[in-house]
Amino acid sequence: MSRMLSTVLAAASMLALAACSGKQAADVALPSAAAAAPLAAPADLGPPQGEPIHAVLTSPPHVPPPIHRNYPAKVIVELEVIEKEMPISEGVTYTYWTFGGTVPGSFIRVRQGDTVEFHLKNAPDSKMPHNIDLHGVTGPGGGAASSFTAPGHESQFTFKALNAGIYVYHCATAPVGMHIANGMYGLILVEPPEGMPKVDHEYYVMQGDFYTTGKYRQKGHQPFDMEKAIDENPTYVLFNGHEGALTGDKALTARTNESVRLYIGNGGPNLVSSFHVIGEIFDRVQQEGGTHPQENVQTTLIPAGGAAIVEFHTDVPGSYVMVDHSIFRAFNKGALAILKVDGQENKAIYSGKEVDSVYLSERAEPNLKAVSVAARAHAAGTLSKDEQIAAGKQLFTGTCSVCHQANGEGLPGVFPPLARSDYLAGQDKNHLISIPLHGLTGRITVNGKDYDSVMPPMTQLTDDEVANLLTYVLNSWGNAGGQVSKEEVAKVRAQPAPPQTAEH
Ligand code: HEC
Ligand SMILES: [Cu+2]
Repeated sequence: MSRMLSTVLAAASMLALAACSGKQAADVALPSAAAAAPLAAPADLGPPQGEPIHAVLTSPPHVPPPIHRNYPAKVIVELEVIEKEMPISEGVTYTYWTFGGTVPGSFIRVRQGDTVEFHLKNAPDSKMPHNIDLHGVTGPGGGAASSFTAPGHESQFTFKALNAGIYVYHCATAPVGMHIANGMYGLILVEPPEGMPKVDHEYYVMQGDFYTTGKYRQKGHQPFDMEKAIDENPTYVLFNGHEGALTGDKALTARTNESVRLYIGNGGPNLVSSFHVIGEIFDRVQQEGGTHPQENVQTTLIPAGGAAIVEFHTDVPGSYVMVDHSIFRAFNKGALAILKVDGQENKAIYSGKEVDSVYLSERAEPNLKAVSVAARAHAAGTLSKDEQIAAGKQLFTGTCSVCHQANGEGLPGVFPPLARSDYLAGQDKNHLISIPLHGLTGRITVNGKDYDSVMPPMTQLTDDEVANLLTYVLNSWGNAGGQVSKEEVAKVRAQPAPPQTAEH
């Protein structure tokens, strides 16, 4: 068995290598005003001048326009806390607590030296009191003590933005962890007096971890799970609060030969993010939101309650996948976003496909499609057999085809075929269901050939996903047909795993 096991592991690591190979370093530097900037000491740039200004707030992934002011002003910020139910994944809803109706909350942009008059409103239909702690505030609690606001009330406090940088804000009402876990965080940019260097695109992306009582992608309304949160065992790790918030037609966009600046925050409440863009190198990073940039960075660490400013130049068209490189979070908990770059190929920098390899973003897409097919069917009530087959087919691409191949033929001597499999035909339904749930090891014979290998359990799959996958397999490639329901899967899941022996 061990020889076969090492073959499986070798195949898996080859896939991982193929997925991670990115572009070569591009020798392009962005204008480096920040690099040359003097050490920013907390400076009182004098009293506010001119008429008070109402701050423009934006929803993610948008960022308010640059400030072209050369004097400190009084800036009025009005932010409303709204508690509302929204989808966290396809077919899954969650009750979010938000600053401004979105997760992360509205982006706030001011200039160093500005006097900020902050108005925090709490919507009348809120169930909880809330407040705000801005990490860009100098003063006890960062504003939290002055901003405790009951439902239907408004509070006001004023602070001077002494330090330039990108800062997290969050709710700090007890239980603090729960308010943050429900989505109560966002970013405030305090521009240096000379402003930010000009770029072609600025985007706002913020990671957060979420804790639901149900499993990842388990359909229906999912309440907050305090125990999982205390154990720091998130169900979802997401960019901009929802699975798919920045993929498909909601992907961020740019063209080749442009400069992109990302304001990347991490609301936590628990996890630290290893932020990475597959196939890009960050030309410049203001790590931890600090003033002095680091250059040529592959992955930048963003603490919970921290942020960074990341800049790069686009050279080659394609889909660039942004991930938390703690990689199970990307492919099994949702921490995945896409920057789509359109424009001219540049073969001198990247050749395109020279070897046949599995491309990460293409594998991510069918997975999301599978979820949307299943979710539509779920919303409609029960799934017909055809809907199960359609959903299973999409899911097979990202889940089983890695080993059994898209055409179900397997790989001779390594992965057995599912197509016209006499082994499959001879199993009772419960044992069939237990294969994806519990895995399969030991000697088996399929279509006259022996296999003595290991199929790992696919515990990340929900009951309806297993049902759809098996229904697809049973009705494909000349297999005998049949149907598996999610209730049947739930029954097998509830039983102990069968002993893995040499006999099946
Ligand atoms: C990491 C590789 C891998 C993945 C992914 C995988 N399998 Fe398997 N599968 C195997 C191996 C290896 C065996 C043979 C195990 C043995 O020798 O005991 C197997 C056996 C099987 C069998 C029984 C043998 C046959 O050919 O009829 C079925 C059915 C099956 N897998 C279905 C699935 C389904 C459905 C999925 C997706 C949910 C899946 N497998 C994902 C590696 C994999
Ligand atoms: Cu709150």
